[in-house]
Amino acid sequence: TVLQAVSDGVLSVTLNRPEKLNSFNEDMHLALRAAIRRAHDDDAIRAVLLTGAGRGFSAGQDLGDRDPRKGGPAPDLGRTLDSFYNPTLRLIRSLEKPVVCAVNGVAAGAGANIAFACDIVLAAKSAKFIQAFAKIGLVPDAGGTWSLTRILGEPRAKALALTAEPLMAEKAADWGLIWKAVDDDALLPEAQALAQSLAAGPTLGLGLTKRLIQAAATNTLDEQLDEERDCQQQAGRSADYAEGVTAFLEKRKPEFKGK
Ligand code: LHQ
Repeated sequence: TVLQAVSDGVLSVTLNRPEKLNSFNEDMHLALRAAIRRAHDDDAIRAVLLTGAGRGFSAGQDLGDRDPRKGGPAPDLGRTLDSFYNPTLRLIRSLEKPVVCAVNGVAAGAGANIAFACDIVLAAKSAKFIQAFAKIGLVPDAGGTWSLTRILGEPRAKALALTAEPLMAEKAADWGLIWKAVDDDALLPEAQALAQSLAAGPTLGLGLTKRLIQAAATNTLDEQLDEERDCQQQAGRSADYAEGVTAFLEKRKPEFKGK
């Protein structure tokens, strides 16, 4: 349900249930989590590229998994979040390596919100984002109420979540919800090139940069200045910093090792 391939330091992760628009069943949840864990554990992986197979990125939870017509007690969706979505969200955010997301088609429900948890999101111009939850009586999850509100502010976050209206990729980019919308044919090559260049970068410094930017949302300026000092101290001791400065002085391209 999830394809993995490593090339040039990039772990490419492809959600692969195209006949169900890559909606999440338990198997796909576990496979995605295992892939992100692998990126945490393997030093040779220096960036992740997440995308979907077929015409969609992900339609969120597989709604066929729990058919209310079959009767039985109401499901405990809180447990589903605790067991499946939330660990993956936390793993993406805590991974100190860049995660590029190439949204190749529709991203609905938790599928959209997983994309927004990634570090750099590119989307095909034909792709759209839908906070589909309101249509089935649920609340946005997978971090959606957090990321939408932080990125867009309350007015747009509320309108998207309460109406479940689709948001096209170009508008999402105009609103700053994603990095950019690109022609459909250009999406994968451009996302791959970006992931490759990030994987060739100073991974330690990039990881600390991700950490700092994420911490900024809840830090005071004083706390943030202290964290920047600590991270810069660490980055300043890295081999990649020495290499970066040396390469600059020698007027050549740096060869970063990620340490
Ligand atoms: C699907 C799905 C799908 C199963 C398309 N499931 N089959 C929820 C509950 C539990 C725990 C906590 O978290 C959550 C989080 C959530 O994510 S809730 C939100 C769940 N997602 C949705 O409500 C979106 C449902 N899907 C749609 O609204 C549409 O499919 C979209 C707008 C995504 C795409 O529309 P179309 O491009 O017109 O495609 P389609 O509807 O024809 O779908 C293609 C196939 O994929 C179709 O199967 P079929 O056998 O008829 O060809 C759909 O049934 C299937 N599919 N989404 N979530």
